[in-house]
Amino acid sequence: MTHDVARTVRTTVPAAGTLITVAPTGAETAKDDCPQLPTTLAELVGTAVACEGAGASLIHLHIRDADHRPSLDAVLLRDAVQAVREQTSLVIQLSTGGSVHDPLEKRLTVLDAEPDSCSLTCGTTNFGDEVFLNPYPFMAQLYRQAQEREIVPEFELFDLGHVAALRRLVDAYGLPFGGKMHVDFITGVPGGMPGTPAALLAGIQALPPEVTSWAATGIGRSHLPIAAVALASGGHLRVGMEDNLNFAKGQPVQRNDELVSRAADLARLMQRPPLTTDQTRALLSVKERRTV
Ligand code: KMH
Ligand code: ZN
Repeated sequence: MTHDVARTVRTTVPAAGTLITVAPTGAETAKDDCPQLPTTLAELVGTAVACEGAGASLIHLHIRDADHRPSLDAVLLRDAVQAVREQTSLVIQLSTGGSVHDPLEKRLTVLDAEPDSCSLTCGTTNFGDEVFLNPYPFMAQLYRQAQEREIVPEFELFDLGHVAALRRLVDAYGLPFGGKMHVDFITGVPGGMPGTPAALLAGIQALPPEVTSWAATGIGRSHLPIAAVALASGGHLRVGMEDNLNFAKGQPVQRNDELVSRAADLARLMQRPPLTTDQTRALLSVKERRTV
């Protein structure tokens, strides 16, 4: 199959179902500014259970410390993975992006918590007034470690140039553990690609043919339009309070499962109902880490 044919197939034959990822917390919103943001372990587990019930099959986790501040503490990470794994069958993805202030070395240690999946951002991005640092050597190191530990990376693309960096990574080191390649376009970050249909479609067209599935999210007000374009273009969805704090104009999100429910309704309307957690495990070739 030529690259051109592969692209045509990807954009015109939507997957039968929809992988809905929930990103419930993130690292950039303060609890004081948003008391309903799930930051404690109990809140996180409650959110995970509710979101699974609403149609999510993958959770993208950032954790917070006792003061609700972003943390990469090894014990807290392990506790979160263990608790969500015990209480749900969601695919557990840990953020290796952390917060804009986390050092690269510390971000690598996230893999020690043995998640099913990890995020892997494919380049440095201006992030509002900050810089989200992802130099190529760091990407390569993280990718190699994920391969060795049999953790499935999700390639986070904040900009069109990140697609080229992904190409370079795969040319240098081959496919991820499990042989599948899943990417997520994170659009609408101030400094990254805009949350517009045109930008997302340009990204989709540029994807390497090795990509087996892709998802998209829009930050803030681009949340819903990007979800609609992704569904119509054969992609999967990421929603959650990491990306969007308003359900509608003047209506703050109270719980992450509200966003998941709306995404699931949209997916059903588009004849692409939410994938079960088992279907998502198969889609991504996730290693079985649950104990029965
Ligand atoms: N908090 C952002 C700077 C990821 O999770 O990998 C980075 C981020 C990406 O959220
Ligand atoms: Zn994140």
